[in-house]
Amino acid sequence: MLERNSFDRELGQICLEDLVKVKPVTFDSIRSSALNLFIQKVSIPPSVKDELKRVKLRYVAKCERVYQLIATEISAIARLPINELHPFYLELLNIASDGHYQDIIKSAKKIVVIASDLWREYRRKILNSSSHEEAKKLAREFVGRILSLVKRNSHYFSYLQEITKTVKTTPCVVTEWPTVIVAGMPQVGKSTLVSRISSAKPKISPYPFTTKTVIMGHVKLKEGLYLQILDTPGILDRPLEDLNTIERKAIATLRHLKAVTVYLMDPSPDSYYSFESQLNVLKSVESIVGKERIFVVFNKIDKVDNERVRKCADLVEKVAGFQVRLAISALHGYNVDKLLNEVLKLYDTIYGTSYHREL
Ligand SMILES: Nc1nc2c(ncn2[C@@H]2O[C@H](COP(=O)(O)OP(=O)(O)OP(=O)(O)O)[C@@H](O)[C@H]2O)c(=O)[nH]1
Ligand SMILES: [Mg+2]
Repeated sequence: MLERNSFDRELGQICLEDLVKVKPVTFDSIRSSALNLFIQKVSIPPSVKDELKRVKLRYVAKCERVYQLIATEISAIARLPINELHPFYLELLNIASDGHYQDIIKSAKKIVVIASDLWREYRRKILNSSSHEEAKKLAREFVGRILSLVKRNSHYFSYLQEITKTVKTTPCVVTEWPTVIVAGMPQVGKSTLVSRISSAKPKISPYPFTTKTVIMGHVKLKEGLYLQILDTPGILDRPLEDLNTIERKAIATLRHLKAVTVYLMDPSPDSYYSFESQLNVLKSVESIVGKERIFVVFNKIDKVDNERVRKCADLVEKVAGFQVRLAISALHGYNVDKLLNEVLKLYDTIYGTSYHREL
């Protein structure tokens, strides 16, 4: 099985993990590190003999440590990329942050600018102070003010935890390689199919939303060329605006990647969601990627009789205006090789490539 990162780095691919280097800092974590630094001892060279000067230098050094800590932590957030990110990656980060990815960066930039001005002001004030007490009071005032600046502007930092998780789990997409997205309602067998035909081994279980993130699998076409197969979370039958964050990851994948979409359906009488709902979701998917990029497939054919297959295929045609291209059993491996071949042919027709010859 291919290791996601080493595999992609080998080919010079830039993963989200390489672009977004972020720690889940919070106001509380910054405050406790800052206060801890402030109380630590500072040594002043013995060559400085004047007692007041020694005191002032000590407080300047303490404050400088606090300032450097905050500047380093917050600058790392302020430098997070926006425009350099592939729209797929950017949307996933926005899903993780309730749409606030850019707000996080904006507020970090604000902290960096104001903190630097504040530090310059207090450095000067401490060095100009006329007594031990005054220097101490100014140093404490500085720490209080810089921390309250962070507090006022770190509201969105609570999303950094979710962002960090997204960064770690988002697959590296190589835009030069052909891509197939497997989409459909929960429980139609998407993960079973992806695990059967590719290197990915996503979790499979009889509960909806077993798959919570987008998972990448690969099929080797030839040396240095792979077909990318994306397992996506299930999408429910409801307006696109109402989808939850898990479903929205599937939508982001459909919306932003140059791919062919296998729309997997479960025509069995005991399917988890009704066939009618599956037809509605097919129409939603069509509204995102367009009819010509969708390859409709019936799964679980091992437990559906021919009569029902025919009836359901008729509905797909009459209600949604699609042909069912293939009937498979992901569980038993029936017709899955054929599926790969046909989907890659469709990819070639749409994008003017000839990958299917490599299979
Ligand atoms: N009989 C039969 N069962 C299948 C087939 N494919 C998948 N299943 C079963 O259907 C259930 C759901 O399979 P998954 O592959 O997890 O479905 P999914 O679409 O990825 O589900 P979510 O991650 O919840 O969206 C599991 O119990 C599978 O064993 C098939 O071809 N035939
Ligand atoms: Mg799944």
